[in-house]
Amino acid sequence: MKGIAVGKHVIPLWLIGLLLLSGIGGTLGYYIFQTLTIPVEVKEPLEILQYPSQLSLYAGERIDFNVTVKNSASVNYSVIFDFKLNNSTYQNNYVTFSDELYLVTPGQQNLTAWLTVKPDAPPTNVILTIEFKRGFPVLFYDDFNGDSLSSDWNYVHIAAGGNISVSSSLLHIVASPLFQDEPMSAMVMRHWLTQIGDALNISVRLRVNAFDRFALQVDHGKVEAYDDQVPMFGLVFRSAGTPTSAYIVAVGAGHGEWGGGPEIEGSLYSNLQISQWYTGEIFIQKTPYLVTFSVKNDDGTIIAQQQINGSDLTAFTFNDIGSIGFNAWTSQVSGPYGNVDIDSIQITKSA
Ligand SMILES: [Ca+2]
Repeated sequence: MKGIAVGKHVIPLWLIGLLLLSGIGGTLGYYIFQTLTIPVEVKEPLEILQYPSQLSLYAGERIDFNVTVKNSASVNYSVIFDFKLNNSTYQNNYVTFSDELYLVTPGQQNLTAWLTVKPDAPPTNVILTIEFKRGFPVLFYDDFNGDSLSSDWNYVHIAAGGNISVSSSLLHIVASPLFQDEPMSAMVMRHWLTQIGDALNISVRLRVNAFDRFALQVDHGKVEAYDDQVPMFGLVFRSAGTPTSAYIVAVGAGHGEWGGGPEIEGSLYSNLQISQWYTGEIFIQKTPYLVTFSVKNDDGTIIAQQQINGSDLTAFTFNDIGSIGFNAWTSQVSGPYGNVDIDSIQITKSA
């Protein structure tokens, strides 16, 4: 008997033919017995509950204010404020507004914004208009609550002498003294989805307690690639030289060969302070393939920014990007050893 062997049993070909025929016949033979029409409503998830009715300050001052927002949905959103005065000349000459990307989680929360007026500004009465813009969905957010690292971080490597811990809503990363200029001292990475959008923004609030080598880094999605130690590219917070002279932030690149050490490109900013909060951002755009590195002060002002062609940074395409994380390593065996606190990370992408 001709047939297909499945274990000890042989299924005859005529039976397979019959099964196939009945399957095809079944698909074609459906009959619509009723049609339903259902209205679908997509609702605005965000609502402004409270905002200041008036702002009053003197020239040379800064004023902080809260906008209370309610998110009725079950997912997070990113929000930006767009500020406009009805006197644009006055705005351009004398006024600066905060420029922040806010994460709005489900429920009610205060978003803090600010404006400053230059000391030489004349007195005036103007009207401020704020447009609230709901942006990219938030792909991933971690505030590092609790006392251990979330399992979302699916690649963690700590060499002897290094340390990674979570407390007080912070992720603490201490580099191992053993791995001089090798990026395997202390590393925390998250591998996630294949890219489906056309832009990706990574935003991290961090504080450096002891400068040596620390990177916010982006890599492709394959975990096994860490065997060859090839972080893709990143924003590097480091001491400028040996011995330590200044604290800088730089771009690490190397077409997939960046080891964190020698392939560091120029300084973006050279006056970083110990124990001060900064936000590091990497914005990656698919077409054209551009990567924008930014460093912001804690009030949201940009202190350094650089845009680089993706193909000058890495051999990977936008679609290859699949992981993001932190890496601390050591430049001198005698120290100081990098010691960084990370308050939060937010990854947003376009739909
Ligand atoms: Ca936190």
